[in-house]
Amino acid sequence: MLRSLTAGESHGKGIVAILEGFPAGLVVDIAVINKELKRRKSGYGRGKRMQIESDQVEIISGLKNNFTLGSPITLLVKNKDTSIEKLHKVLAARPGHADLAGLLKYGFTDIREVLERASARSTVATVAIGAICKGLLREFGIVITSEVLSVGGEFTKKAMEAKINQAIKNKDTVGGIFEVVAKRVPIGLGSYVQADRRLDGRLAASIIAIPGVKSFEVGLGVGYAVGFGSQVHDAIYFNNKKGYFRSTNNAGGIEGGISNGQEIVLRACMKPISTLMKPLDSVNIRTKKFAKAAVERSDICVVEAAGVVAEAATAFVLAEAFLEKFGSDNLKDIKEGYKNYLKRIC
Ligand code: EPS
Repeated sequence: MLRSLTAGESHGKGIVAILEGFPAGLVVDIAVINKELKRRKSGYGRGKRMQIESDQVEIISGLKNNFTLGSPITLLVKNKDTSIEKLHKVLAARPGHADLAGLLKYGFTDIREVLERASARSTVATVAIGAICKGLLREFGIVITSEVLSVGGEFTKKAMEAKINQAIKNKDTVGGIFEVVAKRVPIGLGSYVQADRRLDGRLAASIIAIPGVKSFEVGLGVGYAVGFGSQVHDAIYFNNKKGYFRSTNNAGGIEGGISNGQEIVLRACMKPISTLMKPLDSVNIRTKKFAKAAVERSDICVVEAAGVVAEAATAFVLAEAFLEKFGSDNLKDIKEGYKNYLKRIC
């Protein structure tokens, strides 16, 4: 069983992740993890924090001479901004953030105690873990990419950037839609036999858990609600060269909770960041009187970064399902099992 845990506050000492159940024998290149962390900081509309942090990973356990040992892998990314003890109290909850519900749930008197952990800074850990999982998947030819499809309802790069500029000018924020594609995923990851083994459900759970993500679709997604069955299902063909094949991929690579050998295509919507420089109405949690919501340093648009985080979340779920199917102790054994499986199903 592949599992992970993360820890760390946005302005604490750093972000930590533990990845457990990962096989022995894979080479881990720290430069590749750092490259993914750099991608996470990118995108038009990011805030000043991205220039402050260098986001360099240290591996504390689970590796020897760059090879995984099969033991838990601990990753540490130290923060440069470690001002948690000195930051001012936050008293007016931001609509859209975890501020109010978190404050009441945990019984705090300062919203800062909520936002330090609710911050999307935690996605540093998601991306670092995902980078290691991507390395495993790459051994089997599986590649995961993402792309921004729209921002604020605009679909061209120029119009999307103009929308972000408009948000900056108006002291506002803007969201959008990103797509994640996983290529060369073999037939047979996930299963229909139990709800919690369905690959689409597992991908949905991990992508919608990314801070700010509000929707999830596989393949045609809500488009399935419009067409007739005869128009939306992917007809099956066979020839000796290709084996079974389809000429469409509306299913987005998953049928009955199992990968079907087509590209896995996922889409999700990232909401506009909830910290607004021209804040919405709120309430002071001490006086219970009207107040404008708190203003913090923040981003304007994070759709591109959310795509990078979703790639990592996808990599974790696919690696988990892959190891379930082909074993999880030793990379050579997994490769052998994979080869035999491909021979059987061809
Ligand atoms: C983030 C770090 C944070 C925010 C952002 C994401 O840094 P800071 O709060 O110091 O500016 O830029 O977090 C949020 C938008 C949020 O709502 O929590 C990061 O590293 O991704």
